Amino acid sequence: MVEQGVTRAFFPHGIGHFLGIKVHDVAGKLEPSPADAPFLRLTRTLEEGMVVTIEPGLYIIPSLLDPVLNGPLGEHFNHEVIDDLRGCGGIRIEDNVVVTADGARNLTREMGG
Ligand SMILES: [Mn+2]
Repeated sequence: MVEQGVTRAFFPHGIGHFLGIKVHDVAGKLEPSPADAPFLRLTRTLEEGMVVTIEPGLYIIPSLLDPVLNGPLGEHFNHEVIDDLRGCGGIRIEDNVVVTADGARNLTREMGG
């Protein structure tokens, strides 16, 4: 599904970005994004103390979905469910996470968000 570009039809942006003074903070992209993920905003190796977002989403955007649904892979999808979701736009969860020496702390969850 990833190789065929199907996931990008439902999730067209990167999984997260740095947080700092600006909402979409700078310096996350010292290396260029891979060709198959041009909207990736963070290509650096994470280090302790860095704060990033983790923001998975699922979107129902006709201009992105319809070419996939009407293409050779279309038979693999439940069109009825997708049609029911048309008009809702989609959903995204966005957590703010600080990298620690042995993992991460989810700041959003700690605040009850
Ligand atoms: Mn964001």
